Amino acid sequence: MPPLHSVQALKHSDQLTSAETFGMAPLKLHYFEMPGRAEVARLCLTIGNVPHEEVLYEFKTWPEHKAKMPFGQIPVLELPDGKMLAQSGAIDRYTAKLAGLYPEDPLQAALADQAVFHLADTWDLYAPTFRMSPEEKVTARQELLAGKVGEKLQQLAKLLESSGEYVAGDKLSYGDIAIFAGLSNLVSGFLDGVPTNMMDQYPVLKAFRNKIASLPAIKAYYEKRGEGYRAAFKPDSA
Ligand SMILES: N[C@@H](CCC(=O)N[C@@H](CS)C(=O)NCC(=O)O)C(=O)O
Repeated sequence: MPPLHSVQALKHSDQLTSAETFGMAPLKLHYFEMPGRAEVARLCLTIGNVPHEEVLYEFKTWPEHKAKMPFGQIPVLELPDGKMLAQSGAIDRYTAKLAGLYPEDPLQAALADQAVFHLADTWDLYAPTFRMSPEEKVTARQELLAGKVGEKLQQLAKLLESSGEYVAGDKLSYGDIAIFAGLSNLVSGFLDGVPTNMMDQYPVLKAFRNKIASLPAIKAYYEKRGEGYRAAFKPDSA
């Protein structure tokens, strides 16, 4: 990844063929460079070969762009007509549908959503720690791992044990991608205080994360874009 300027456009040129053919502007995903709340959409768009570009912001200059976003936050998906779609949950579901990663069957769709919401609940537990001092942060995150986050991870492991090959039947869905991205993010070093080897305590989660990381399209993505926090998104990295 080249160094970021104040805003950087990242063109997924190998996927632009159909958009160019039909004269349609590609989707533009606006976010920071980090995986964060945009990684599920990035993976859906990539796996589904949906033509898209990324607009990447630096933290330093982000405030200059905040007012352009519907709710003053990113991720935002810019549609071909210029409309701006906000909220990662909505973007993830929309990109999953475009990519064929959102089950058509209502129950399978709900099972995929269930996994997505559980991961969101798990990550939400860390939200207050972002406002803490560096020392407090580490202590609070260690306590969460031993307490409420640990509980959510155990529940996720149980869910995976009682699911089939994937969380929504026998086909990959955005639910599996959300679990993969959420767990990889957790052990990526992004959260000071969360040990990068903590997945060793959760063999079921570790095996599932590695299984999704090893799928050819996902593996190929991190072979191209596996620097920094994304090193933890590769197979057998966690
Ligand atoms: N509920 C929103 C939350 C979005 C959010 O918290 N975005 C953060 C980055 S992860 C952001 O834009 N931070 C900069 C700011 O609030 O100015 C979503 O899921 O999209």
